Amino acid sequence: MTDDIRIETADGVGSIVLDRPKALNALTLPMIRAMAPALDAWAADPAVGAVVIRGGGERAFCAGGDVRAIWEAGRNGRDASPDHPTRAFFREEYRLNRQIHRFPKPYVALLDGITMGGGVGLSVHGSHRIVTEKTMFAMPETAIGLFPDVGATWFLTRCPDHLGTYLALTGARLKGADVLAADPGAHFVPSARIVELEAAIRAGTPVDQAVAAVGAEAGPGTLGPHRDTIGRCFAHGTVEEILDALARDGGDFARETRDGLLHRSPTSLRVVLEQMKRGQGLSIEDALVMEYRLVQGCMDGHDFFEGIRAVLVDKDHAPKWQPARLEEVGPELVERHFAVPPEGDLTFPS
Ligand code: QUE
Repeated sequence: MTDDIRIETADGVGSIVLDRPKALNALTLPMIRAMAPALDAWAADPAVGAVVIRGGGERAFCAGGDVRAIWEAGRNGRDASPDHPTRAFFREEYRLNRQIHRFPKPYVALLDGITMGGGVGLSVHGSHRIVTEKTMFAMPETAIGLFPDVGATWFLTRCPDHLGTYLALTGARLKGADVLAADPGAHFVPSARIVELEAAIRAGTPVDQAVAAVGAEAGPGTLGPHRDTIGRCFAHGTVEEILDALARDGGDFARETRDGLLHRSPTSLRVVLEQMKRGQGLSIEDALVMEYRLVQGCMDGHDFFEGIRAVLVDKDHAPKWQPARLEEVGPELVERHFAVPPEGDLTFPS
């Protein structure tokens, strides 16, 4: 049991509140272990017509996985146990992502605030993604020596015009209006009307109808003017070619994007571009199996532990990546990340 999540069933609606506001509702293993059986029960319960998930507090839906706990558990090396937190956390999180992807009823994620990493995994796989003017949506993992996981392979490889590759490599932060460009199936609802939306669903209004009743124009995002540059530069097949294309572009956006990439883990950049190539057309299960291989590869490496130190522990934002330069990240290091882990592949309950 945990106080960090509130799970209730009322009015034919299963409700999940991620309630760790001081940590921006970052997802812990006990929270995952509370959600998974609740979703199974709701899927089987004919009295439950929909599930609604939101974040507690004012600021966040969910800022990601509790990567600091993984860092604590893994930074001095790890034993071979399948229950080591560096294995159990990602195994159970990815299974939960698949459970949401395959959930047979409306699953409404209210992204009324910060939504990053693990929070994206609790939302993009659901049938209804609701964004607001308070949404800040990102897959920031290349900043911590990781890669976009939680089934983002499935999501990002389906974004139009190479936006997925852009989001994955740069960790760009999207506003609600921009999320609609990446995810044309998402809906914009003004933050002030989210309460009304939830009330309508509880009153038995079909979810599509309830969303349509409060939906609004998102207005212009910040990405719009840069879609051509993104589409042109991120179409390339190597990180070097992407960096060169950004350098040739000459605009401020391209220059800032290129500078941002140069601060991210060189290993992550190469691994992520390969992830975007190999991820094309995979089922959610195959995407998650690949991601589990990748995350175990990262747990055996250097940059994840250094990235968490720099971003979340010491907060100096000055990671000393190893290898430090892109040229030093050879194909064998990239390939090692895609190998089956010694304890075996991720499997799914039937
Ligand atoms: C990249 C990430 C994460 C991140 C920052 C990154 C991430 C994550 C958090 C986070 C933020 C606030 C918290 C917390 C965790 O930050 O996955 O506990 O209070 O969970 O650059 O992937």
